[in-house]
Order: sequence, then structure tokens, then C-alpha cells
Amino acid sequence: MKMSFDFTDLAPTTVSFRDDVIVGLTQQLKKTSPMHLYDERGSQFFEQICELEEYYVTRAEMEIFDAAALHISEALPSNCTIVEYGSGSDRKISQLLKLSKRIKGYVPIDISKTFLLKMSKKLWQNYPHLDIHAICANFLQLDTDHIAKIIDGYNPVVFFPGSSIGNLSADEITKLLMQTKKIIGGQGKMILGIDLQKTEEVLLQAYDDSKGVTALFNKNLIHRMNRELQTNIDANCFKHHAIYNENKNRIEMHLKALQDLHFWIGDYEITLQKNETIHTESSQKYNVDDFSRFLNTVGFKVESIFFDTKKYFVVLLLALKK
Ligand code: AVJ
Repeated sequence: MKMSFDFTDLAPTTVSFRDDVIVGLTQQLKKTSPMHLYDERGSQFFEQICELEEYYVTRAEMEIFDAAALHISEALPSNCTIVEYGSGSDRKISQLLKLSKRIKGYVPIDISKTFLLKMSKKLWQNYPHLDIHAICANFLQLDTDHIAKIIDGYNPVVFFPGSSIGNLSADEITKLLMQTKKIIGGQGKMILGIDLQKTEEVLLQAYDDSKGVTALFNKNLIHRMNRELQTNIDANCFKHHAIYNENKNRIEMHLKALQDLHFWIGDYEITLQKNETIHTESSQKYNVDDFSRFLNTVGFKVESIFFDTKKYFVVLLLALKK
């Protein structure tokens, strides 16, 4: 890396948001991609979720990083560059930077441009010697040659915390892991956080919190449509609806219509019947043995597994199988 700070804008456009939403809302079972929840406003709501008592995910993972600090640091290649998928705030990378002197470069990748700029500039102020190359992009569609050029000789470590992998479909996960293999190559590592199966009660509290922050996060999708797609939908006509799908071991967030609704996105008429839902996000909850076995079948070696004290969450340290 030649400069200490730079920024590449490959931002997904409002056009792709519009097209995705039209496709998703004209189907039998209405759904939208979870990435659309993360415009600037949505990213801010998600930060508030991370502070909630009921949302155990962030705290459990940070507890793990603290407890396993030495082990993780020693497992990182010296002079490494951390490539973070869906970086969000600087909370977790700051924690990693504090616990390891081996990190020389950082490539945060996020679709929320203003949010990414703010976080990476703040980080650069705190760590002026860190080579930062921020990329505004959908981390599912990376140009791996471009990433390789940026990393330029440093040892890559892909960082995917927070169990964001749990939002992705099986196909997307496979694609993401193949992309990761290309990025990390023989010497690189991956640090992956996954959320574990637990009681429905704990899960529902985490995804339908008492302050209603998750509801605001979910309903922001309607406000985003009003802002960007010139719709004029009353967000109060929808209710935040979080359920645990036991067969699939996942939390699902939906927006449930409180009455019959119809509106237009350009020339496309969208209708919802009362109680019909838009499925906005799934958050998969894993069994660590099953997931490790799966990782093995796609070419990864699980080098270490770190749990929090409640065994709510795990951080996996991965390398490529030889
Ligand atoms: C950022 C995808 C990990 O699934 O727990 C939080 C998003 N949705 N509350 C998750 C989310 C509702 C979060 N991830």
C-alpha cells in the first residue's frame, strides 16, 4: 500500500436498490435483501442495537476477543492486513488493533458510504501509521484482483465478525468463502464470528427489544423507500415482527402489514393484504460442530474455536487446508 489512507467508491446505487425491491415485492412471498437495511440511518440504528442489554451478540463476541487476545494475536501472520467484510463501526477492529501489533494494514468494506468514511477517518486519526484502504462496495461482489493489488505483499486476514454470515443464503456463503480463499491464499487466515443456537426466549428478546430499537431498524426500510424510491408509504401501517423459525434454526425479521396496502414504485404496483409480511432478514443460528464440518468440506481448516462464558457465540480461526 502506497498511501496511509484512501477510499474507493464502488457503491451499490439507488438503481440496484430500486430493482431489488421491485423484484422482491412482486413475488408471492415478499422479501428484500438484508443489505438494504444498512443505509446511513439503518447503520446508525444497528449501532444502537449493539448497545442494547438484550442484544447479547456484540458483547459476547467482544468478551471472546478480550479473553483470547494473546492466542489470536499470535495466530496472525506478522505484517498482516485485515480485510473486514461489512465493517460498520470501528468497535471491533479497534479491539483487534489494541491486542495485536502485527496488523499493518486495514481494508474495511461496507455499503454505507458516509458511515464507512466516518469510521475509517476516525480510525486513521487514532492509528496514523495504519495503512487504511476503505472500499465502499457490496462484500459479496468483490473484485479479488483489486483486493490483491491493495494488499500488495502483506499477509491478508479476512475478518468477518458479528455473525453477519448468518444473514446470507447457502449459495452466498459458499460464494463468499470461495472469494475469501482467493483473497487469503496459502498463508492467510480468516477470523469468523458465528452465533449459536440458544433458547427461543433469549433470541426473541434480542431481536424484538423492549426499547423498540430493532423495530426502528426494520421499519427504516420503509423510510428508505420513501426517501430513495419516491414512495409515500405510512410506516405506521407496518409492524416489526420477529419470529424464531425452529425448523431452519433462524430468527426472521418481517414487516407485517396492519391493513391492506397498495402503492406504486414507478410503474410497478405493489399490493399487500392485511397481515401479509415482507421478510427483511434472516439470522441463522449455528451448531459449531456442524458448521466446522461444513467449513472443512469447502477447504477450510478450523485452527481454533473460542467461546464466551455463556456459550452464546463462537469465534473461529480459520486457515486453508493444505
Ligand atoms: C449484523 C447481521 C449480525 O443478524 O444479528 C440485529 C443484524 N438484525 N438485529 C444480526 C440484526 C436485527 C445482525 N447482523
